Amino acid sequence: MASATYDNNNIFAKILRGEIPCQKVYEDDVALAFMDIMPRADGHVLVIPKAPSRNILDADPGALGALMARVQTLARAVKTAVAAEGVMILQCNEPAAGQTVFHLHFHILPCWSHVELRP
Ligand code: DGP
Repeated sequence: MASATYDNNNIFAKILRGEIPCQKVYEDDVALAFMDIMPRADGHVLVIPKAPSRNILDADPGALGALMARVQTLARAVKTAVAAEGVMILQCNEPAAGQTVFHLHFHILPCWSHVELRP
C-alpha cells in the first residue's frame, strides 16, 4: 500500500529523464544503475527501476522481481569489479528509515572486512 504519493520531481526521476547527469553503469528497459554521488564505499552503486515507485512499500511485486534480478546481476559484477570480499544491499523506506530520495532504489555496497562503510 502506498505510504505517500510519488513526486515526479525527485532527483532520480530527473536522472531517468536525462535532466540531471549520472555516472551510468548499466541500463535496460527495467532498470538504471549509476554511481552514488556520496559513496559510502568504493564502488557504491545505486539501482533504480524505470517505473515510478516511491519506495518498496508501493512497488508492484511483479516489477520488484524483475528489478531484483538486475540487483543480483549488478551486485555480482560490482563485487568482482572492485575485488570486494562481500557486498551489502541496502534499501530504505520513508524518512524514519533513512530514505532521502523518494524514488525506489537499492544501494550496492562493496565490503571489505578491514574497511568500515563511510557515514
Ligand atoms: P537514501 O538515503 O537511501 O534515500 O539514498 C539516497 C542516495 O542517493 C544517497 O546515497 C545519495 C544519493 N544521491 C542523492 N542525490 C544524488 C544525485 O544527484 N546523483 C547521484 N548519483 N546520487 C545521488
